[in-house]
Amino acid sequence: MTRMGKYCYSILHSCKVITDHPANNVTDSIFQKIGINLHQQPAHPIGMIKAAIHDYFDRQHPGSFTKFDNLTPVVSAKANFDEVLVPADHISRSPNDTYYVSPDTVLRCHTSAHQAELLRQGHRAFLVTGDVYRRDSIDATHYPVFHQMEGVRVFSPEDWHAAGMEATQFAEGELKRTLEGLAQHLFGKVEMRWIDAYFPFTDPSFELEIFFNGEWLEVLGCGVMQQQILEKNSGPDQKAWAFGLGLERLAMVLFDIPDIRLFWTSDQRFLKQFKTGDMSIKFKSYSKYPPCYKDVAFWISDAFTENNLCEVVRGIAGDLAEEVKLIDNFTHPKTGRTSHCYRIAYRSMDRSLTDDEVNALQEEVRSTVADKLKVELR
Ligand code: FA5
Ligand code: MG
Repeated sequence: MTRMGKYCYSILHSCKVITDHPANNVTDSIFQKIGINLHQQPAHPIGMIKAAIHDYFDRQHPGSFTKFDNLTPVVSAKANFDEVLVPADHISRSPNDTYYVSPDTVLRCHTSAHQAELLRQGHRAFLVTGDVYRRDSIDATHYPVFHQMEGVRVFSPEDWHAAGMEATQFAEGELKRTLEGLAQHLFGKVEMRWIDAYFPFTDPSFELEIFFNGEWLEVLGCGVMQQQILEKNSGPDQKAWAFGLGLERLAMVLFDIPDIRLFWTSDQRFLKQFKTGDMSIKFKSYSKYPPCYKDVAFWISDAFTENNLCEVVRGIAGDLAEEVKLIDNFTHPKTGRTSHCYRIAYRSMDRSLTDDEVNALQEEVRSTVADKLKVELR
């Protein structure tokens, strides 16, 4: 069996064993993405971005950063949440946001799931690239499977003393310089801004946004690692920074890719446009097939969530669903019931959709929504 085959098999095995577990909310369309590993394909934009970032760190710190890109996405809930101090009641733990294979095993929702384990192994500077999974909304910049690169660097007292600085300030400065340098390495001149953020595993925390297609696009989260994580897994008297980059978002900016679904297409008109190492390529849209809009309106129940609706739509329409958007929301003054109307945009990246095809999808969405989400269609 090839390494790839074995890898798929072990994933398959681990999911299969517990497929009947009531906690398992991994759908077929998500399951099929496991093992594709776009980040390991050198001529795919995701693989190209990974290589360009590796290249930047190799130039800045030759030989310092250890790189990982084949750690399994099936991780313990402990690694994904507890070890990075995600509180017990944090929403990201809910099965509405995370894919659970069983109550203690998840598809990692971020590459931060590997921080503690790699620190325990003694790594002091590392980059981890991998596919991550989230139940999320549907639009041009969100997809339930995407790729992140985690970066961590640990410092010792000599480092901040040499700079004549306090440890946290030193780490923050070093972090921001590193990431601004990276943005420049990837994009040259680009408009960017730092936003204060919150993550349970860093303090202070920041997000970096880049101006793209007329809007500010969030491309990464980062911060100074919580001391508790270092003390528990690495040792005393240290300071570290950490970041998590969204590779699709960076690739969209760099190559001018307008829709996140394109990364998953097997259409050669997309794939042929990219070449290993050529970072100056700008994607040329090979077609713009028209979208088809369909509305669905229903009375919601307490259990209704938008992520569940998106999952239903994705399960039926797959990548033909371009966007799911709430366009009307009102509560009846007498009955107190709340009605939502969602507009679904169907569009193929690769071909024209027929009316019949879209109508059939919409019909199936309507009946499944009524059936599975316990809402009352209007
Ligand atoms: C995190 O995942 C943190 N683990 C990042 C981090 C690491 C912070 C280390 C501090 C220290 P966030 O949920 O914001 O953060 O996601 C990070 C990036 O992933 C985002 O900035 C964005 O670029 C990308 N991203 C998030 N959700 C999606 C999605 N649904 N589709 C595509 N990209 C996404
Ligand atoms: Mg964020």
